[in-house]
Amino acid sequence: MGMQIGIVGKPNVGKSTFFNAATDAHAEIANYPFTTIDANRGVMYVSTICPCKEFNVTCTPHNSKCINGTRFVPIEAIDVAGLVPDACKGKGLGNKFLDDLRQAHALIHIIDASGSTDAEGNPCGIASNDPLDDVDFLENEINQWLFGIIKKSWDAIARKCEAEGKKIKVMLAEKLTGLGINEYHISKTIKVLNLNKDKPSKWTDNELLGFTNNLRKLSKPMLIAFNKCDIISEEQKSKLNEIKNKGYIVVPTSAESELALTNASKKGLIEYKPGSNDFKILKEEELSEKQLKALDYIKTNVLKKYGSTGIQKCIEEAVKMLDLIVVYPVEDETHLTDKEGRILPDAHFMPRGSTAKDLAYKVHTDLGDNFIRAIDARTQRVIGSDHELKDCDVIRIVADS
Ligand SMILES: Nc1nc2c(ncn2[C@@H]2O[C@H](COP(=O)(O)OP(=O)(O)OP(=O)(O)O)[C@@H](O)[C@H]2O)c(=O)[nH]1
Ligand SMILES: [Mg+2]
Repeated sequence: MGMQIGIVGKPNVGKSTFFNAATDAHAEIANYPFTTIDANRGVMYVSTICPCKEFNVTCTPHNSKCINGTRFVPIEAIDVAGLVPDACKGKGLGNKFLDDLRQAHALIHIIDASGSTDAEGNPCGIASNDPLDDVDFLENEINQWLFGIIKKSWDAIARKCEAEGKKIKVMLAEKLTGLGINEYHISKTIKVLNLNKDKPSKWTDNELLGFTNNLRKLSKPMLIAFNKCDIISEEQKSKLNEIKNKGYIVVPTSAESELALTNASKKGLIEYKPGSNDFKILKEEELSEKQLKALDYIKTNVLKKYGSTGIQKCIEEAVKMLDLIVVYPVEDETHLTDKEGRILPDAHFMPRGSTAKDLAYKVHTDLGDNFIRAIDARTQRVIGSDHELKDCDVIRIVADS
């Protein structure tokens, strides 16, 4: 399965707007809470250097795109229902949103930096809600949810560990694998917090909560999109640093501006490249005065002030946080083609540390099960199943058929 990034937050902060701006999807957007009920899934693209120039070939991408030697690699985005305080006790849509995020590898937490939505997502006057509270509340809700899952089976797991001499990390990883939590996350957390791994029954609830919090940070790292930055005052801007001081990566964003610019660009009205700090008006005669005014507002209050709308930056930061590499599987290491003759067809994100065999499984289960060896197309050398892949590797997998 591919890498996934969850777009989370309380209702009415701009999650679906961000999602639509970052993907090609058309999720519903409206200024009231719980517009989104069922999760929306779409594909975002992250730019990286395509190996086509280095290999001196003209590539024919299949799962991705290449523009002038820049490869756009896909990663899945999930836009979920908003979360309100006490969702873990069933308020709002309860934990539905969390269940949709079980497999997310990282989270982009969208907050309303303008403070114009209350804790339940209802519109209120600008600056009447403190975005710092939203940061704390979401962290707490996810912790409570995860704590609930772990606590439910904790006594049984602890007893079994101690009675049968089983390892806590193995038993717990079995329980939590569906949440994208593995043995590495568990043992690292136990070590960092210096917990007694041989006597889990003696852990207090407080220790278990601390354990949960660390486990969450490690398995679902989160960054903050300081959204609606197009309508905030200088004073509200200072909140950005306060959130940074809590240890978060914070990116100012204006999802609405990005959506307006990409839509205008799709219609050929302007020339705009996502991530850039400017755009060019192409068909002024087709734009109404209102539209021209809106574009000018975006230029002055978003692009010039913040350097971009922040959407692309958010996606890039999320990927950086995950420490991923991009790998290109091929079937012919000389021509760099797949069965259909496409050159450098697929680009896959994989966690750093992934091996040749991991790549085989990523391409197809059969390829993983029947793995014999792999070949590095750059060096033409044979590599084994445990060989650790590097960023931008082009690899042929040889399997028993
Ligand atoms: N000013 C401004 N408004 C925004 C921005 N992003 C979203 N909005 C507005 O915020 C409101 C809510 O947007 P949605 O994208 O539906 O929010 P959501 O978080 O998906 O809401 P739920 O699905 O109800 O949880 C809409 O009126 C958007 O137009 C932004 O960057 N700036
Ligand atoms: Mg929504």
